[in-house]
Amino acid sequence: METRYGFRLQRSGTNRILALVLALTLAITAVAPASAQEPAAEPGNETPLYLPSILDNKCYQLRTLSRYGVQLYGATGEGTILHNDLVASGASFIRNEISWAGAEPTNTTPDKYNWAGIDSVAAVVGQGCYNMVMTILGNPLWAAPDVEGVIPAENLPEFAEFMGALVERYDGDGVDDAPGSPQILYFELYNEPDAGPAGSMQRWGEHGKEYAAMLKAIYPAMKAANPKVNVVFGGIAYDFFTDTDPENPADNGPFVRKFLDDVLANGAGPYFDIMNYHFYPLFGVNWTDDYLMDGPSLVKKTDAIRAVLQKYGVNKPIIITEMGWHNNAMYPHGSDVLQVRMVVQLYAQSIVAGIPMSTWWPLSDIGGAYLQDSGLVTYADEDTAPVRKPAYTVFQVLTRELANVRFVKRIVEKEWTNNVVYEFYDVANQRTIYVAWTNPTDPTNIWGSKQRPYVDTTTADNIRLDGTSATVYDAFWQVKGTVVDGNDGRTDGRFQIAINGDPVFIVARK
Ligand SMILES: [Ca+2]
Ligand SMILES: [Ca+2]
Ligand SMILES: [Ca+2]
Ligand SMILES: [Ca+2]
Repeated sequence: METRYGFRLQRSGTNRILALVLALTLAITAVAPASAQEPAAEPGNETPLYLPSILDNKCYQLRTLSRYGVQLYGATGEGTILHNDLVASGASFIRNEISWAGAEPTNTTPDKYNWAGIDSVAAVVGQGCYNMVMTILGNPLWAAPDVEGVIPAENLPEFAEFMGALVERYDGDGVDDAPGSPQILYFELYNEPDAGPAGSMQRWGEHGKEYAAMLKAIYPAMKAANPKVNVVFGGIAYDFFTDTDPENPADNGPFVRKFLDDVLANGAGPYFDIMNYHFYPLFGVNWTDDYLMDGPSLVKKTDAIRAVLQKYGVNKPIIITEMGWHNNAMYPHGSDVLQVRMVVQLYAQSIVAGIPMSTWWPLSDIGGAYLQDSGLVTYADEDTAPVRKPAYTVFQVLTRELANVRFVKRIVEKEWTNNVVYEFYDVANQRTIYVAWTNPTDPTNIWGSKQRPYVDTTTADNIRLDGTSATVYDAFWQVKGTVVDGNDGRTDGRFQIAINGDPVFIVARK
């Protein structure tokens, strides 16, 4: 499990932060909904020989891309154990990973690649027209000394050959396609490549220059195979850095702070289409001076990454290929209540941050040695059926009720403390939706404990919002009540409600 799912990080420090979780394995997502909705075939390039296979392809158009995706591992599609949970979740895209070594264990040419493993990972794309972010992992030993690390320059043409053939197989143009001509438009180059030493292997973290050279080598081959393909930067952890605590090196993590700078300083800007990072709320405190007002701080971390890009004149969409929180009693405190809260908070903040695709990591608990049960459903295998958690229902609510919202503004009134209120506009249903919650009031206890839960539902905060009336829903979209202007003693186009640590959706009429 450890090798398959990456590594689990542990640290012990004066702040008692124990198990960290940053990294796991997978990959990405992407933006550019427009390209996902356009036919992949290029007019003028079809020939009668393969035109019929395009017309037969039921997924000639992929399903509409939304912000909501989940992580799967291994084979996908009808008959796999998580398939029903995937379909009912409302996710529009899936992140999954493949191994270069699996297709090309010994150096050969694309006509002799073994595609079986990759085709099984991609099965759901052709069956259900799902979008997929395919994470590339698993360097063959003949090509590179580390399975997720630097590819020596002399072997970059081999990697470009592989990536070109992979994109060609999943571009749906009828040429050298996988059976059924499924389309995959997002390819992520490695998982958390900003790790330096990671267990027994080295990743790219201390080799930003080589990562840039890799992108430069593969980008033309990928675009030649499919001009509409999106080359996605490997989701960087960008937290738990090697230099976090100079006084206590043993407490530091494996991620190299300057990796992104190094990649961009070496001219990689034109050789990827989408930036990508991971967000685990444990590290939110790293990105804000005012945790009590910013909550998980996803917006702030996005701003920080965007600022690094801008320093090099690079302007790209940013996506998140991993974010999550667990519901088991592992430190930092996990519970169903807290996981539910995180699903709402992280997606709300990702919309605010302008993130077009965010991946809940993972759909199903990893199990085994992996300590945090961050899945929306429980662990599942041939003998164990998955059970949907409360957080799963909340994910469904978001995919259904907040499918088409745009961020309007954050509402701040100076007398308010410890709360976050975002205003969204639901374009399809022409309604205003506020998402609101209070943050922990005790800065010494932001991660909570069994005795002192992080989610404070005992202290209410009264807020006033624009609207003549409103319906208040809990995170499960159960009606909590209705309110009207005048409930605050004034008929002034505003109503008052009390919020607490459990997020609510407030659908208002103005
Ligand atoms: Ca080869
Ligand atoms: Ca093709
Ligand atoms: Ca092609
Ligand atoms: Ca009023």
